[in-house]
Amino acid sequence: MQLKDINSFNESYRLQHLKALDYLKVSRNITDDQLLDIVQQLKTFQVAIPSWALGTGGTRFGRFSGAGEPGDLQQKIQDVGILHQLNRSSGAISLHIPWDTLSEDEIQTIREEAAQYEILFDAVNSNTFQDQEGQSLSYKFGSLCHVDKAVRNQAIAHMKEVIDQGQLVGSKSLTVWLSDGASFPGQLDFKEALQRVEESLREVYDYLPEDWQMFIEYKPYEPNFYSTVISDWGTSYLLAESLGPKAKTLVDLGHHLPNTNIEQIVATLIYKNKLAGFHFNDSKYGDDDLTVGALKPYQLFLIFCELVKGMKDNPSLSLAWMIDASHNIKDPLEDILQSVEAIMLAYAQALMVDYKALKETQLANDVTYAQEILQDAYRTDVRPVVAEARIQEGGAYDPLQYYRQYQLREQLIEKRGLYVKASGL
Ligand code: LRH
Ligand code: MN
Ligand code: MN
Repeated sequence: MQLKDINSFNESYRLQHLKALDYLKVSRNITDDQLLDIVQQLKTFQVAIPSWALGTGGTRFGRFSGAGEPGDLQQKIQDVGILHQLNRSSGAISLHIPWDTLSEDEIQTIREEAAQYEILFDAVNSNTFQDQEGQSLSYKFGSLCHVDKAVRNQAIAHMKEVIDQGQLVGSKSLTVWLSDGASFPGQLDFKEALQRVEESLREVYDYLPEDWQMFIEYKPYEPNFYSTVISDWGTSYLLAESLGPKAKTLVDLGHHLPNTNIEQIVATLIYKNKLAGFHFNDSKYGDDDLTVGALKPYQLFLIFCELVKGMKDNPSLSLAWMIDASHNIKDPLEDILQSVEAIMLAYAQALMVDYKALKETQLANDVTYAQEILQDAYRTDVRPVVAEARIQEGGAYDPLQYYRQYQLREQLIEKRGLYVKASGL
């Protein structure tokens, strides 16, 4: 769907926007050049959208299907096309195989559809946490950690196929998340399970094309509730370290036990050049997959401070940014617009921090002022600068408002019908 009238929509907000931008400059005492520099960095920032977030998610208690949701990959790309036209920061999609399996004759159409909306293909995700129809062996007791080599081989073959699929669309990385683990003490020999995962991952790693990377995601529990084989960043890191330079650790914000200091993990991984990137979401209890910034925007800001510092120290640092949030009750496109906005705001706030001054407070052990510097940036209303970056790129001043005013969901329902079962969660 090609969106109309974005410029005239923006025009109606022009005066209010310019005043807000001016106030920001004056209140933060920043020059036009400094503002321009921040806008420039925001303009190049792109967050990939996972194909599975475009339909309503669910919980183990049920799924309440939304309306006008995409029924196939082409429609999922069209949805990302809507998001990207509105915010100009959603220029990539991340596929999940087999939910998004492509046949040879579809490739051309899919690539053209994506190109039309300037959408790239981000990491491809494997799925060995569900049994698929017609699959000969079950993952009930694990995939890459399974005691039976035949099951491990099946999972390895699947991951190689995912790489093949990714190559067809131009992806450059494979994300591996395993649900492998145990629900009861005694069920699994920890050491042997990890060893089997390491050996299996090596077979997949050796299959990676020259310019590909492997992202290893960790998660402390669920669906296994006693232990998971790759439970934390340390385990992911040691696997990545043992596999080689193409393997890195992927941080999903929801995959931590309560109160974990995620920003410290991020700093450590950057230091060791082993940070792959992120799955952004938010949570109060566990892997809740809620809208980014819905609960802990300050944590998100602190994470971005580490990232901004990391990128300043090493301009070639290249990370994968992706949303991994999907819930049961909101319109998925509205939810994603909110998530991307929260990410951009945290990034913009982190760009406002005076890192030189922060360093001085650290060297002087001035704890009070170190805290002040961070909170001062965090408490700045950076919405005008994020909007400015978006407008300069041709996006909407207020994407959510445009989405509602132009009745985009209603238009999708008209095209696709009320209830469509999208493949995925
Ligand atoms: C696991 C996870 C992982 C998946 C996605 C569907 O909780 O976050 O990234 O592949 O959910
Ligand atoms: Mn994830
Ligand atoms: Mn998750």
